[in-house]
Parts: sequence; structure tokens; C-alpha cells
Amino acid sequence: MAYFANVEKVAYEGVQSKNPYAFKFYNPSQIVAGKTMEEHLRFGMAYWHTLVAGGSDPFGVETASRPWGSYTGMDLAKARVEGLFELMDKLSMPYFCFHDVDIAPEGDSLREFYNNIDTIVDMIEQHMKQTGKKLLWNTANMFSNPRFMHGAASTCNADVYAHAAAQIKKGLEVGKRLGAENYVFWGGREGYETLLNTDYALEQDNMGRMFHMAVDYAKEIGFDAQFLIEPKPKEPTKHQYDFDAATAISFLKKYDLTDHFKLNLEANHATLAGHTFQHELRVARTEGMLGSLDANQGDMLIGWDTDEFPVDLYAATTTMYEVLQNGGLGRGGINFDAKVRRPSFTPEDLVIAHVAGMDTFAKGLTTAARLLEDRVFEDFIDQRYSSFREGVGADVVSGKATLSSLAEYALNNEQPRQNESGREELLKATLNQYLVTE
Ligand code: XUL
Ligand code: CO
Repeated sequence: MAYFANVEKVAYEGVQSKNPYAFKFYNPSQIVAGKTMEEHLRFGMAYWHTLVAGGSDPFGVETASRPWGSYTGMDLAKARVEGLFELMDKLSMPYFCFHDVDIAPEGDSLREFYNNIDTIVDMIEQHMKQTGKKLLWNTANMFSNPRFMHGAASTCNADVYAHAAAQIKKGLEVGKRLGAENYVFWGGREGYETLLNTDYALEQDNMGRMFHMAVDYAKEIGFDAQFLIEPKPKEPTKHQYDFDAATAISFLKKYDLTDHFKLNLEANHATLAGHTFQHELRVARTEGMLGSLDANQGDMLIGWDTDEFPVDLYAATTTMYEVLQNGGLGRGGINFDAKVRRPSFTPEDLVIAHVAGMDTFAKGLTTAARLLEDRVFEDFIDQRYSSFREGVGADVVSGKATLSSLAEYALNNEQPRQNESGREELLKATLNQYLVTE
């Protein structure tokens, strides 16, 4: 059955098109910097926002009208699978991502949940075979159910810890069966509300233990996906342990997990941590830890994780600049962890929103590729740090310099080299020029 019967398959029509159901910039087969756009961008659809979310917010109930809205229970779960594959086909979206609870109802017991998952995974597997669509990543939702009120891998309740382990175990089996490229951990409740009741050290150690158990089990069953941690500083907890890229990397180093994990970075999480998305990508790629992206954006005027579809060309350009510098995303991709606004309640809005997001990143990619090709920032940066390629600077870089040798140099250096302008405004204006020209 067709849920989006009045929407044709979205085609690339170019920047002059006025058709809301056409790509203006995303032309999957177009070659950019040696690869097709499709190969660079590896777009993914987020099951929880697009198939499950209904538009509720802390102040109001659901508003969304969805073609599968009349179903309940397992029938609803099955209808959503049909909706997913139809939407992915219409949007030429190659990948999707889900939490266990997105695809199947939890039922009354863990056993029932496992059974429900198996039924839906059978169906998803069939559709994947027929359509060639792929699973970018799956994960376990260990934050919605009330049992996780104190955390999952960082809970104070060992039985809840065991339940979390059971969900992860099943998630890894599902990932293996569906050939997932990655497996994600986002610790929504892994953090604290107050340190007055918290054993911080035990909670951190227990999280480290859970990740090692996941690595061991994946090895045991031959699941070779890339593991990813998705940092976020807060919300729902006041303080989330995987605060940002730097904190998550330091955690992974402490628990000897860097060989098995990279990061899944999300734009709105970066801004909640007081960083740009580019900052988070730069930190991760510098450490060889850039895994995958959750594409969305927050709102300057609202302080929470609004998960808006990304339409900011500037941010998309600086993001794709980092991705290109990283040599691509490897097994990662660009997952639209984004939801339509509450008043954008029609099924058509789901299509329009993805078109907007995909176009934004396609344009970000082409602009970033041109900036790199012309070495706009690279030549400037090379020149800016040139004093570290000769004389005393070269001694610092090679490790030859000591505090004493540098002090002696400074004492004898009567005319130090003058500082030069950082030219921030010029660089930003140049980026603007690249954004508005082809
Ligand atoms: C929540 C969030 C999650 C993760 C997966 O802010 O981003 O949806 O992406 O659990
Ligand atoms: Co996310």
C-alpha cells in the first residue's frame, strides 16, 4: 500500500526549480572531489522522528497526521516499516537508523519485547533485500522506560543494569542480522541530577564495563560494526557523562576503548555544549575519532534540543569541510536526527523537510570542496604558522627546544617578529563569496 500516494519520487531539478518535491542541490550521481554526492553524504533517516514522533512537546499533545495513524500495537509497527521503505524510496535515501523501541512495542516482558523485535526485524530484512536499503546504525533505547530513571549502564540498580545489558545484547544481534554499519550508544540517562546521591567513580567504571561487554559480545557473534558514542552535555539529565567530543574521547582512553569506538556527533548536542558543530568535528578528527553525524540544528532562541531539520548553509559548509578533511566518514553517514516542527503536521512535510536537509548538506559539500580545492584556508593557515617551520619554531616542533634554550633565545632576541592579523573577517567574507557563487 502507498502511504504517500500523492508524492512522486523526488528528482533533482536544479537550483532554479520551484517544485517543493524536487532536489535543488542534491544530485546523487554528481561527482564532487572524486566521489559521487551519494558516496560522500551517505544520508540516513531517523526512525524515531520520522516514523514514530507525533509532534508532542512538554506543553502539548501530538499534532501529527500520519498515514499509519489508525493502527495500534504490532499492526502499527508493521505499518511504520512500510512507511519507512516507501519514504526512503521516494527520497533516494540509502540508509536508516533506529532504536529497538522505535521498531517494536516493548510488550509486558523482556521476552515479549524480544519476540516483537524478531517479527519486525524479519520484515525489515525482507524489505532491505528487495530494495537494497541499508542500516547505518541501530541502538537500544535505555532512557524512555521508567526503569531507567537512575540510568542504564550508570544506574544504582544492578537489576536495571542487567536489563540494559539484555537490550544491548539483542541490539547487537539485530545489528549483525541486518548488516548494520555502526552500533550507537547515546547515554540519555547516563549522568546525574545531583552529586549528593551519586557515586561518580562507580558509575563511570560500570559504563566502561558495559562497553567492554558489548565489544566482547560483538566479537563473539562476529558483528563487525563500528561502535559509536554520541556525546551530549545535558537533557534529559542535568549532566550527561559523555558531555562532548573531548570528554567522550578522554573516557574512551581511560577505559582502553579507543580501538573499538569512534564518535557519532550531533549538531544540536554540540551547541548545547557551547560548541559549534565544526568544533566537535575538528576535535574528533584530530584524534582519529570521527565516526558519523547526526544532522540537525538547534534554535538560538530556545535553549533545548529542538532537533530541527538542518537548513543552515554556513554550518553545513563548515561541517562538510571537516568531513572532507577527514577523508570522508568511512562507515558513518549523515543521519537526519531531526523532526518536523509541531505545526508542520502533514505527511508531505516529512518529505519536504528531508529534501531541505539533503539539499543543505549537498550545497555544503560542493562549497566545502571548492574551498578546499582553492586552499582558501589552508594557504592562510600555512602562512600563519610559518614561524614554526624555521629557526626556534622548528626546534619547538622537533622537540629539541627546552625552557632554557627558549629563554636564552628570548633574552638575545631584541627585535621579536611582529604579530600579523588573523584576518577573521576577511576569511568569513571569502567563505560567503564561495557560498553564493557556484
Ligand atoms: C537524543 C539523540 C538520540 C540518539 C540516539 O538527543 O540524539 O536520538 O541519536 O539514541
Ligand atoms: Co542523535
